[in-house]
Amino acid sequence: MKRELLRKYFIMGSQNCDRDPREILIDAIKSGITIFQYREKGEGALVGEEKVKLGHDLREICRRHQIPFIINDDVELAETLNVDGIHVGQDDESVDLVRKRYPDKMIGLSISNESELESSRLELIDYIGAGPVFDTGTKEDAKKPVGVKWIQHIRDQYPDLPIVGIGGINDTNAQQVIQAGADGVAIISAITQSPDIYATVQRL
Ligand code: TZP
Ligand code: MG
Repeated sequence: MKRELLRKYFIMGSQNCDRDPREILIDAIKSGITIFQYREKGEGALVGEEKVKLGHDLREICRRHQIPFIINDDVELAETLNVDGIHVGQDDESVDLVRKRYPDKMIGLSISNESELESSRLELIDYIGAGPVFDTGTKEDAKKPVGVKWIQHIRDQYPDLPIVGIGGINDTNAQQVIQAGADGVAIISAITQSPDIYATVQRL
C-alpha cells in the first residue's frame, strides 16, 4: 500500500459519535483525513441490519470522496460492503484466512508487543496498527500504553513496513508518533469529540 494513505487515519462507529456519524465522517473527509475505518464495536454499538445500513452509508460517502474504506474485524461485512481493506486484531480472524479470502484487499493487523510481532505473518499484511501508544479511554479492553518507543522498535526492525500508531493520539502528541517512525496516526476520540474537526485535522 501507499504509506502516505496512513497519514491521518480516522476510525469510528456510531458508539463514538454524539451526532450523526455520516456528518462527522463528511466533516473529517473535508478536513483532510486520508483513510477511514468503520469500527462498530463496544458499548452501544449497532448490530445486525442497523450496523450494515450505517456501514453502507459510510462506505458510499468514502467512495464519493475517494477515501479508502477499511472495515474492522467483520470479514462477512467486508464482502457485503465491498470494502478496500480489513483491519484485524490478534484475537480476530487470522490474517492467513483473511488473505486467502481477499487476496487483493489491504489488510491491517494490530500488534502491541514483541511476542505478537514475532508470531505474526507480516508478509501477508499491508500495515501494522501499533499501540496503544498513549492512555486511551475509548477502547474498554485496551492494553497498557506502549509509548512511542514501541513505534521506534518496530521501525528499527522493519524499515519498509507501513506503520500507523493508535491510542490516545491527538493534535498535541501526534508529532512524537511520527518522529518515532510511524507513517501515520490513527485517531478516534480526538476527531469525533472535537468541537472543530477542521481545525483538529489541520493541526494534525
Ligand atoms: N486500539 C488500540 S487503542 C484504540 C484502539 C481501537 C482506541 C483509540 O481511540 P482514541 O480515542 O484515539 O484513543
Ligand atoms: Mg478486532
